[in-house]
Formats: sequence, C-alpha cells, structure tokens
Amino acid sequence: MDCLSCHSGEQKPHDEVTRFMYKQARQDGMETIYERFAKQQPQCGFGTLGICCTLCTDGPCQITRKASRGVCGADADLMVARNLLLKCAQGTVANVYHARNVALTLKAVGEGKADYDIADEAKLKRIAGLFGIDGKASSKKLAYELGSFFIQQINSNDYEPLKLTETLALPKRLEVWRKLDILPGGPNSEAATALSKCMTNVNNDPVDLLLHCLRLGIANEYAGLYGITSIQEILTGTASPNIGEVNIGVFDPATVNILAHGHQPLLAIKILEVAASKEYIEKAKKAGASGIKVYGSLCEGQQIFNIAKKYKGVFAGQVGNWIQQEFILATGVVDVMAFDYNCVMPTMADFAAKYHTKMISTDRVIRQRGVERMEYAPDRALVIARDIADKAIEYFGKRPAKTHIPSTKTQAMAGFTTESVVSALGGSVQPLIDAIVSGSIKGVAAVVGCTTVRESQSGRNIKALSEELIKRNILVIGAGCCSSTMQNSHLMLPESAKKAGKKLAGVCESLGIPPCLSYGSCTDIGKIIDTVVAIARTLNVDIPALPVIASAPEYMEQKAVADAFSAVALGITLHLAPAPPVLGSKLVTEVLTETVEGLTGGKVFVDLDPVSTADKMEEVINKKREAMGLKIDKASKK
Ligand code: XCC
Repeated sequence: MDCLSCHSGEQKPHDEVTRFMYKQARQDGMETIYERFAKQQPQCGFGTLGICCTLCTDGPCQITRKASRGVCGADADLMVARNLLLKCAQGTVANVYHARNVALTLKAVGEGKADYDIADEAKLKRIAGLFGIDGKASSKKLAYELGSFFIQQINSNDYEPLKLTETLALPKRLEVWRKLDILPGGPNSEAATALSKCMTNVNNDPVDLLLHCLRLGIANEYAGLYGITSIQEILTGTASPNIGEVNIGVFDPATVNILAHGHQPLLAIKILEVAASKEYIEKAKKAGASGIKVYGSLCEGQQIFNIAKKYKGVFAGQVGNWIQQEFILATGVVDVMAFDYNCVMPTMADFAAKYHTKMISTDRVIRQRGVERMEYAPDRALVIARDIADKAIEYFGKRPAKTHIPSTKTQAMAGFTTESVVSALGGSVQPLIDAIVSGSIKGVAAVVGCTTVRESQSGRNIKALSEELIKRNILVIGAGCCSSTMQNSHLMLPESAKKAGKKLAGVCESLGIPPCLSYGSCTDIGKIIDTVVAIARTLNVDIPALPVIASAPEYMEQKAVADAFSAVALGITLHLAPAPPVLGSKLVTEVLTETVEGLTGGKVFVDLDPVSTADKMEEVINKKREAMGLKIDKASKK
C-alpha cells in the first residue's frame, strides 16, 4: 500500500466560546493545536493503517505494494495486531496506575497516615463485603484491608485469575471468558506479558495478540476502572445530580483562580477545602481579590462536578475538554494550574508563560520542562494544597493587563451514577427497564471518551451524534471529554429534553433529568458498565442481549484503546471514529468488526458521519429489542 495523504481541511473549534478564545490566542501570536494539526498534514498513511513497524534496527518497515513483509518477515496482520496490543497494554497500565494511586491512599487512610477521611462509609462496607472483608470491622480497618486488597490484585500474577473479575462479572460473562481462555490475572503482569509477546519475532499469531487485547480489556475494567471509581467514591463521596456552570465563560475575574486539571481528583478535593477556609478567603482578600475559587478541567473537572454539592461557593465550574486546554489559559485569569495525570499538552508551559499562570505538576510520573513539582502523597495533601493556594494568591497579582473571559455562561447537570440513577427512579432500576420495555426509551447509548481535532471533529461528532440519538429516543450516557462537549453544547440540562424524541422527552421531563446523562470522567466508564450490569442482573440476561450500545465518536489516546477492548469483551457493540490504525490488515479488521461478535457478543464498527452512525446504532438497538421480543418503533424520530 502506498502512503496515503489523509485528512486535511479546516480545523476550528466547534463551539462559539472556544472559537472566541481560539481567535484571542491567535491574535496573541500563539500557535495552537489547530495550527499544529494543519502543519502535520498530510500524515503518514502507513501509521494511519497500522502497517509500520519500528521495533528493530532492520526497520523501520512498512507494508507496500512491493513489500508484503518487513525485513524480519512480519506481515501486515502481525504488524497491526502487535501495534494495537502495545497501545492496549499502555492504556490498561495507565488506568491501573491511577487505580493503584487511589488504593494506596485508601490504605493510608486505614493506617491513619493520610489527610483524608472516609466520605461514604456505606459504600466502603458494601464493597469490602463483596470481597469477603469483614464488614463489622472499623472503617479504618476496612479501608486498610480494602486498599491492600486492590493493591494485591493489581500486583498479582497473570496466571492467577483476578478475584475482582470473578466476584464482579456476570456468571454468563465469566463462562464466555473462560471458554475463550481470556480470564485475566493481575493487570500489570498481563501487560508485561503482552509486551513480551510484542518483542521482535516472539509471538507471530495476530489472533492470539488480539485475544490478549481482550484479556487486558477485562483487567482494565475490573482492576482499573472499577478500582478507580469505587475507591474514589469511598474517599470523596458518591456522585449526586447537581447543576453547575461549564465552559470557559465560568471564570470570575475578581477572584483568585485555581484550575485542577487531569484525572485524579484527590488532591483537588484538598485544594477545595483549603480554598473554602476562612484563612484563605482572608488571604485572598488581602491580596485584592474578592475570594478564591477552584475550577476543574478535563476529566478531573468532571469528577469534582459529580460531587460539587459539597463544594458550593468554592467549586466554580467545569471549564472544558482536552482540545480546549490551551484556550483556557489564554483567558489570562488562571492563577495556578495544578495538573496531574494525564492529558496535559506539552505546550501548556508556553501558554502559562504567556498568560501569567503558575503551573504545578502534582503526580510523580508527570513532568513538564521548567515546571515546578509538588508531588502528591496521601499524608502531604494538605501541605501541598496550602502551597498551591498560596502560589495562586501570589500569581493573582501578576495577571496580564488585559484578560479575556468569554461572556457566554453555560450550565449543565452532572452527578449520575448507578446509585443516583436508581434513586432518581425511586429505588430500583425497574422503572428504567419498564421504560425500555414499553419503548419510551428505545435503548441506551454510552457516548464516551476523548475529543480529537482529526477530520474536523473538535466536538462536532460528539454533539451531532448525541443529538441524533436522543431524537431517536435513545438515552445517552456521557463520560470523559464527551461529557464536557455535551455540557458545552447545552445537552446536559433538564431543559434539553425538548431536543429529544417525544417519548424520551416525556421520561426526562417526568424525572427532571436531561436526555444526556453525565457519568463523569473517562475513568467513570466503569460506572456505566455497573449500571448496565445492574439491568442485566435484574433481567437475568447477559450484556449482549440488552439494547445497549457504545460509541467513542472522537477517540484519541491509548486508554481509549483499552476501554474499547473492555467494551468488546463485555459484549457491547462499539462505534469508533476516527478509525483505529488497523485498516492495513484485512484479518484484524475482520476479527474486530465481525468474528469477535461470535465470541464475546461485542464488536467494533467505524463510521465518520454522525447521522449514519446513529442509523447503525439504532439498528443494533432494534435488533436487540427484537430478539428480546420487545416492540420496535422505527418511526420514533420527532
Ligand atoms: Fe479527555 Fe478523559 Fe484526556 Fe480522553 S484521556 S482526552 S481528558 S477523556 Ni481518557
């Protein structure tokens, strides 16, 4: 195959607020993600198709019309499968790294060595009980035991099946995974084995490499995503619905402003407590500000937004998604950007220098050249939070003469999770099941993951697809930067029910909820699975039987690859855009889009157009409804 010249075209932010900030940054002479993307065109077609191998010094090799194999003999199928497994392993360990961090904090709480308490004791007891930890023990003992249990699971060997999976998965799923021999052991060990398989000339079986992706997907779900959300909710409180401000217009020019950016919210919670204290409000006032506020961006913001009821008056909004980060600093009113892991563009330090922001990295794996580090540790959280707040007060006095805050204010509702959905429904998932059975809700679509500037998407695909789905009476659940984009696009307020099909609108209006529900961060995808499993258990069916589907309409990085394999392993049909780098292999493309459905019940399809994507998603949902003997209402659009 020849190198394809691919996907140029004008790339601009899709929403008015971000466009305003984009223009501002350009006027100030800043190069942004849009210019960098344009300069990269045309991008390498071999990489796009996954048929480039850089593993050894006889390479780099590409598959071309004249060369069907690399120097070592690897063909297109092997190169593509190996490249994919490498990404999947990286994504899995990235989620698991986050899970291990929160488990270490939970354990430290149990040892009395952390600046945190248990926020949700009932959840701690319930989850400890699931794994046979004595629920009658004190909270501290439970925290220690449960934290230790997660750490043990994360570090266990790949030849010992994970207790997490065996305890939490539906029995029918376990059967499927056992038959395929993909029941995973410890995720880090599984990832290490995957890396060994990806060495030059070690494992030359693309199908085995793809099955390993599924193993990692399962480990990612239970040791990664489940670990993150369950432990975080024990430590920070369980999500509950609330309405708050979103997008770059949230900033208050009169206050000292701290931005918490990344994916791990534990330190941000401490910063919120410090910022809300009389001591720091007074300090901020002395510096000439009217107070001190904390904002969140990316998935960190989503997680704070989920529990924002506790931080009224100090948490002042969810600012934006991955693409928006440079434009957020271009306001000139972010005094400190405290960032952890991950999704911090390497150009952020340039923007910080231009617009006065003090950047502080707070996780040990993060580095930005020339940027100060204050590394989180459970017993240093308070000290670091105070230092961060002090720096913010200092930098308030260094703001540029001209600042630029977009005048548009946008609101959204966040805070959904299995518990809050069940409570909105009056105590069980039955009303949701009844609504699905009657056809008031045709099905449920998880629209999750990142944003990308590729193919002019920039949030456009997320917005257009979500609008299409709700018109068809399909309830949308958002997570990650998809949630942020839906929030910015006015799709996550109860009033947006009017944009939905009549039947879904009726359900939303009666419950006072939006047709697109935010479950939070991309790491909260595990909570969506939790809700789906609750429905499946109630109906005593396996996941593939349910009228449930998923989409990552602007998928971007490696954690999304791991999450994609979680979905496929769980038996969910998953839409992806842009196409993953697999099209250079007929075999891999066929396995992912067809064959795997016969194994797990899940599969992948790619479509770049939101309307035809929605058509296909609706078709899948209708087929599942039909198989369950449920009514199909094909003409349900408004
Ligand atoms: Fe957003 Fe977290 Fe980053 Fe993706 S990684 S771009 S923050 S969704 Ni999952």
